Amino acid sequence: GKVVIATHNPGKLAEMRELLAPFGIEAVSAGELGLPEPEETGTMFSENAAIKALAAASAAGLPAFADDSGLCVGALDGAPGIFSARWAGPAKDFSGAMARITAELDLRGATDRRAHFVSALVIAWPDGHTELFEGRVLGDLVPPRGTAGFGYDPIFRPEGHARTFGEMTADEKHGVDWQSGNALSHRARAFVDLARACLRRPG
Ligand code: ITT
Repeated sequence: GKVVIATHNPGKLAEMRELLAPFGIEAVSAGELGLPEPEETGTMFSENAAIKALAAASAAGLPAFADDSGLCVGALDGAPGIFSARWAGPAKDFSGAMARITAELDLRGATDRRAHFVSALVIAWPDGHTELFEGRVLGDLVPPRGTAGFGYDPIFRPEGHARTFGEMTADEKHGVDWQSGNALSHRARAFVDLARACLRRPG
């Protein structure tokens, strides 16, 4: 059947469509349906993902997928974290948000550049049932490189890789091998988590 992808972020929507494609599921976005954006009042990624998925599922009367994600910097006590989108402000100025990360690290005299991306993926049904899948990827913050992807991709170099997410194609960033269950990005890892759960529950 049809599902809703409950995001208003075009970069995220493109990735979620690609990651859903192998499941053979027809997906329509919250934007295409003209659904409103609910306020993200949660204190955890999983809460905000559930808020978005439940709002879309009940408004559309269809199962809905939502991703709540962000970049967590160890030396900044996990910031920006769930505030990753909000750090860019209403103008969605991610150059500014990336510069703010560097500025805050400098302010603290921090030399530890380790960070990780988190994705909480929630599927909600119109009856209020939800399922949560999660993925994360460890890496290092570097000066911005590359123009691919979205958000904080130019400053994030995943562990074991020479290039930043901003220098990778979408396929490289996903890094998915459905057979082995390997994946690279936080979001792709959440979808692999979902695929495993589907296999565990036949039908
Ligand atoms: P929706 O809520 O409509 O899905 P959003 O952009 O507000 O869109 P979030 O609240 O989950 O989504 O904020 C996540 C932010 O974290 C996002 O705007 C990016 O800046 C950043 N982010 C998440 N995943 C990312 C990725 O794969 N690459 C780069 N930045 C990412």
